[in-house]
Amino acid sequence: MSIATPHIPAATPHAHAAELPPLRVAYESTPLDAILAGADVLAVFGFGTHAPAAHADPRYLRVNLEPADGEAPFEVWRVRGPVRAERRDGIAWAEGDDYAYGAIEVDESAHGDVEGAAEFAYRCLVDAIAASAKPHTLRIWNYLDAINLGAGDAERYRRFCVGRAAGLAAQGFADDYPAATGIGVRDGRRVLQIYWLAARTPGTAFENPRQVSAWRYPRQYGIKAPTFARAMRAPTQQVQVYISGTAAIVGHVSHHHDDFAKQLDETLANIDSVLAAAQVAAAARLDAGAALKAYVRRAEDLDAARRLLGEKLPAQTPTLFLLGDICRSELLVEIDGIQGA
Ligand code: 3EB
Repeated sequence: MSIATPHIPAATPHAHAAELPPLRVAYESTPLDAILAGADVLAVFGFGTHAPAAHADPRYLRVNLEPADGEAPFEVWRVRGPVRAERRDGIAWAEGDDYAYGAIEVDESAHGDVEGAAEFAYRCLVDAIAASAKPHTLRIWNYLDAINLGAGDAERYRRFCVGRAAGLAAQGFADDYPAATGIGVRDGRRVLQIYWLAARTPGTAFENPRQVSAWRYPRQYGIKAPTFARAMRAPTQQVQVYISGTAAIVGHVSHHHDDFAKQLDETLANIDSVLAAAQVAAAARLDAGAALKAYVRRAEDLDAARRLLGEKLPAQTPTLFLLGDICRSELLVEIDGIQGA
């Protein structure tokens, strides 16, 4: 696995065949059925107990993270349609011309524990994506309960990483590792929830010069390193970048223990750095064309999160604030998102 180095694309006289229209991401408070009526809707996400738990339509998924304000808008992904959707072999699928969405939920008890569930889930999803017409994974979200429970290598997040690595060992992703998020929910359901975005043509993975690549984290963070790229540039003509879950890690070390404001600053510095690596112009980083999710560990930090992000980001940057646990217990905040939506 090599570090993806930023490359300067050669000037091309005509649009490249590999270029896709961008995925469009929006946060919307419209009723769910009205959103799902859209033939160009690839996926819809609800957050927390106020959102519908489920829907017959495979394009809807609830994530059990509570929004800061009790209720959150839906996150909606739109593509060039029409979109076809189905449930097949335990996976919810939706597919347009260029992109595919998929989701799998795996009961940990059916596979012994979180490690077994992760291995099973990753085997399933890698096989299913590889066999599909959209074989290039751009982005993955992983949500698990009680992520920091257990000490040292027995911590549930670390066991998840071991299972994920085992599930990937057989086949792995077609390209580099995708961008990813790994966050802890607090619903007490030991059900691993994973969803993803794949495309007809490959994206380009980027690393962050301020951070050691996650897959190269030293042994002290677990038996198997997390397998994700810091960012994924979409195969689109206009720059569109999926930003992995990003926290106050510099090198491989967590910084500013117990200082929320400083962790948030470090997180924003990391995002700025990875967007620079992915060739997003300085003026366009985290602007109105972004869609962000801020995962905050402690409810008492929510006001500061809103205030500080309001000060540091352009006023129009759409951001969802969700209560969630970060995969190292000293980390208080993590931010992911998409730039250029
Ligand atoms: C980090 O930088 C913070 O295990 O898939 C961020 C994004 C993190 C994805 C994952 C973990 C994951 O290491 C944690």
